[in-house]
Amino acid sequence: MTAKAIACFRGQGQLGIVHLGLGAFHRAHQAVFLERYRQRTNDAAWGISSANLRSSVGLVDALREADHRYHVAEYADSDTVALREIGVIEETLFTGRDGEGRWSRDLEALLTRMSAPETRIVTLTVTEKGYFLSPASGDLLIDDPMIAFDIANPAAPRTAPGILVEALARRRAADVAPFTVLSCDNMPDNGRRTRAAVSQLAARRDAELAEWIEREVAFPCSMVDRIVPAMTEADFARLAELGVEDENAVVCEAFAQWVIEDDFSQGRPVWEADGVEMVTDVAPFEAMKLRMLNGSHSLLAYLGTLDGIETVFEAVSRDDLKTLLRRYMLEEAAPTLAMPEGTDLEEYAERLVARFANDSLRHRLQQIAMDGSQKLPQRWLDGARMRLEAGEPVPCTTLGIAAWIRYTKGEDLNGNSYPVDDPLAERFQALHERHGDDPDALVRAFLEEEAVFSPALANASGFGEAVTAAYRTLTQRGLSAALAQLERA
Ligand code: NAI
Ligand code: CS2
Repeated sequence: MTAKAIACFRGQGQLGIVHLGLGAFHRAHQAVFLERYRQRTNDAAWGISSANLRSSVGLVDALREADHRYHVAEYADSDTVALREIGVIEETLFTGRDGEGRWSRDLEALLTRMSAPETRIVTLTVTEKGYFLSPASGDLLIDDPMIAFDIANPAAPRTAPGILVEALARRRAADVAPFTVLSCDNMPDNGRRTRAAVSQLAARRDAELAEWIEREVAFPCSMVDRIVPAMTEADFARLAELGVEDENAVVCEAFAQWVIEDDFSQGRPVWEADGVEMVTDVAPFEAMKLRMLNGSHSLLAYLGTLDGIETVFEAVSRDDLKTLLRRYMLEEAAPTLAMPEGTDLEEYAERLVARFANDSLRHRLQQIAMDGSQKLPQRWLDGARMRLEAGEPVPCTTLGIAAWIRYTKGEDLNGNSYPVDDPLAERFQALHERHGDDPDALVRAFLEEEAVFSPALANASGFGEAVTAAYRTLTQRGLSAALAQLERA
């Protein structure tokens, strides 16, 4: 989009969308789809006000300095890149804790924006942990200090659920119809999970408000897909070679997909011509993507990191890991999926391997490895439980779980240390300190972590023993031996 094409919209339309979680993915995915929509239709009703609730105040302010324009570099491969300038984000706000420890700098501005009748959709990419739901049970984590604060201070919320509840409460009090809430995070049933967090929090404030939310507010589910690695210095250097000096730029693959349940109470952009797929049921697409793409990503992340590998590209360049991915996708993930007639999962798997082999993306395994306690239930564990209940084996997933357990120690197989970024990192570290010398006890202790593993899976016949055997092979003989043994199995 040209600067002129962007300028003609500024101040001409409405900010019909508020986004919570101004991260790399939002800038490379939702904002790109909406920029395409706006340039094609001249419809100025769907500008975006985007807020960070927790981190990156620098990005919020840098975008303000740049008149809210930034670049997206879409790489099909290292020789093929499409550059876009994006201007559909017209406002950026910050409600987290700033450098001086003060919270909620722009909270009132955000809540006012969300309460305005022109705001008709609120989207989120706040990461799986941003909903404060137990990954295993789906219940709101009411004992979490952040949620406890929002329960005690409903008019000055700090979490995404708290901000949604307060904004909806203001709209109800002003007799303004509610916005639609659209989660764009990598969670199964992300709309229903967002509803659960919001409704459970609202019920602690006002039963009638909670009933109104249940009755009146739409929470459609969506499946989102575009590989958007965190920016590295090498990425900025590559952009500079293309003549782009932009601290707010993002780099991503050329592929993008957005599949959304068509349930919008206050209208939506007619964006199908821009590649957005509107469906009645997203669940099959979500399960396919989460188990096949994200499940494979997590296998590479934990197995690769333990062997000192840094990026997805390097990991998938190893034949033994590529073989593992294909076997996992086709023998363990695909059989758990119920896809529409004609879906070719073998072709989908091959496209995923090709996407992972994109040599222009420095997608760090450590970025994927973070928050494993929030990711693994939907990526591996739900499917593994289904397979085991059907009496089918899950050797690839079992090796992955062994690798994840070892990963949480914060030391790779060569003795190199790294930080473990996970809301439950301290709990896991304590388990290693208590049981580290006894793989049986260690694995059992991890499987008893009900925040991650359902009892049905943890107690499945032979499962614990299989994880322990994989753990022993991996830690005593290394990655190549563990993969070779799996291949013989
Ligand atoms: P990022 O690190 O650039 O942004 C993360 C965003 O989440 C930031 O705005 C941060 O402030 C916010 N956040 C983190 N913890 C939070 C909390 N407890 N409460 C409120 N906000 C919180 O990461 P990126 O790449 O934007 O990914 C964000 C999410 O987007 C992922 O967790 C995933 O669910 C989804 N996604 C990412 C893809 C990618 O390839 N990067 C692809 C598909 C989905
Ligand atoms: C990745 C995802 O960081 C991770 O956990 O697996 O962000 C992945 O890049 C996206 O889901 C791809 O659509």
